[in-house]
Amino acid sequence: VADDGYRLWLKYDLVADAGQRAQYRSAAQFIASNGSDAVLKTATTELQRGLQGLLGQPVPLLAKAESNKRGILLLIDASANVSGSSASRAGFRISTQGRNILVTGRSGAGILYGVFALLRQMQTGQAIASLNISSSPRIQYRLLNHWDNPNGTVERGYAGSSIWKWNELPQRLDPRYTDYARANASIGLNGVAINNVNASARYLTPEYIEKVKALAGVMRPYGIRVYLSVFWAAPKVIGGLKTADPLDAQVKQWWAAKADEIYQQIPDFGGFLVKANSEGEPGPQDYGRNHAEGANMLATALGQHDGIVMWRAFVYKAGSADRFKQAYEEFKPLDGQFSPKVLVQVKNGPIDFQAREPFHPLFGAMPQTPLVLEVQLTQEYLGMATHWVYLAPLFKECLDSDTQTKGPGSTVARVVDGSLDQHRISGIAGVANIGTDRNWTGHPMGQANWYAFGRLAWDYTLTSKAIATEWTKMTLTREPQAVATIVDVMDKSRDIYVRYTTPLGLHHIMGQNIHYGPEPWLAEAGRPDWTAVYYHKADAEGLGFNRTATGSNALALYSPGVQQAWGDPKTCPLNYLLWFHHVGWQQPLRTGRTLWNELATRYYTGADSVTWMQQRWASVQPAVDAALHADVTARLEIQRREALWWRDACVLYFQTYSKQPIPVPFAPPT
Ligand code: GCW
Repeated sequence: VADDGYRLWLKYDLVADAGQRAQYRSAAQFIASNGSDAVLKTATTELQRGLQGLLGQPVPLLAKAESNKRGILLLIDASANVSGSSASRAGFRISTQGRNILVTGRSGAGILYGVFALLRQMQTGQAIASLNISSSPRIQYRLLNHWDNPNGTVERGYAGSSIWKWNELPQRLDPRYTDYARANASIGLNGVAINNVNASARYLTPEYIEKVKALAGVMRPYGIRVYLSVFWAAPKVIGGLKTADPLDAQVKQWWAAKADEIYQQIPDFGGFLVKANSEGEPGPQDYGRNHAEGANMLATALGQHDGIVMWRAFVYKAGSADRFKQAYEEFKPLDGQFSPKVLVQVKNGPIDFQAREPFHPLFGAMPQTPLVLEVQLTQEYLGMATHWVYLAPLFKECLDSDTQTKGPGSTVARVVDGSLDQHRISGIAGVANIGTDRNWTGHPMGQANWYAFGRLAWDYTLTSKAIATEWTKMTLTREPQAVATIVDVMDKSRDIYVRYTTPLGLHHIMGQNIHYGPEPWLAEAGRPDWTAVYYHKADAEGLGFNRTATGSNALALYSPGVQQAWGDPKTCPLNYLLWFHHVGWQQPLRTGRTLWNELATRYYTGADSVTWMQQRWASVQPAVDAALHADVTARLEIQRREALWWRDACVLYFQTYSKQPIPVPFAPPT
């Protein structure tokens, strides 16, 4: 049967190696567990299901261990010795205890994560003879954000329609909801904001709350809480009030009553995600109030309920000389004013999910406020569902960036996990790349980005390659040479994409609105900050956005150490060069080439690398499913053609400024 990708990394095909299968079989002759916790029950069924597939035989569930057999014990133990943050109830330990394997955790969720970790051991062909694995999530709220609309469309979604079928809810629960919950739980995610941040007020109507409740009922046994994106002006639109002013008594009362109504239906409701005063969305500023006043009002409305407010910092306005600085300028002064239930959600970079951005200057700049890192799994600016781009290196690059705000080692990861500033709560969000396509993500390789996000949200110290290796073995093949080849391509894919689209720190030169393909010549778009020329600033002298003190001075938003590292065009990492400097076309770079020659070289070698990806992929053909192989092959051919499109469009456009020939060896024969 052709592999349609529906099962994701949860395949559980029979372990092919007979010796290994025999070992696993003898270690897993029964499962025994304590208690009636709903999530623990899920853990036992998931373990049974996984083992049945991997071992090719049913494994009975018993009330207690059988002394003459070897089995797996799942035990909730309030004092379980799990590594990491002692506050975490989600950690687990897997250990060999005499004849048995013991999975302990302080909650059902902990056991569930432990079970998936144990299954992963077998899926990736590890020994399970003497186990001692302990793990806890480093970040507490680990969410997917869906940009799904009530009409079934997905903003920036490239994998079909929304998986939520609002017209069928609450009566019919599509089995896909459960499979979705399983996939998320298997990588440690524990929250889902189900609707677009450009939110419809409709989700807050009784009719929809009932539907959301039904979805929450599917997620709950998997340890996943449901959150809603809220439309700021809902009190007006569906509440009949004249205002949505956060300081208005009736508005406060409306939100408090709404929160009570939701919690009555969904006792473990997670809370609110808010996009306000951003890209035309209403917000507290419409009434002369600031973001903190807005967020705090919602936090107060949540009252005693165990919920949070995630308030997005993605704001920018027309007329600014440098959009880069706007979120910082609006939010930094509010540090210390947010109530304890509020987290401010910040995109990885200052502009908007570009193929490469420096870390957002708010990281490290708001020590009194827990900051959620928002990354995008859906490839809005990264070739949608036709370009193969593995995103773990992008996520890691941001997480590993050193803000230096509290000395060396003040990484974005330590800001986000709360350890740098001793926050009680911490969060990370990934904008989902999921839709109704049979394989969930459109591009089969997009599944790896969903997977990697979950794994890094759990433990950002994992390496991109280690995650890619796990995923490949579980999803595509266990053949060692093929695994190595695929992981190598994945590892390099993001840099290749950067080279043929936006090398050396170029950004925001893509097609208007659609955000696909090149449009560096874009000069009219209703607003300067929606054009391309605003960002690349090509002229007769050179290329790039001067963000130093002689330019917009956005660089000054970073700590002195970072300013020093990036402030001098001679020493600034080439990956960020044109983010911060306007560099002369003939300026020699560290590579020994002039800016122009380096730029052209990167476009050409980047595009050539797609051919390399095609060759590498062709070489693994015998080791992976034929249908899946053909699918990726076809997408790679689109990617190759579009890499040439990007290369030619950008090189030829910038050449009209540089007036330099295309360097040998790329120049066409005359
Ligand atoms: O990346 C941009 C997208 C918008 C999106 C916005 C945001 C949900 O182009 O489609 O709106 O960011 O993050 O709010």
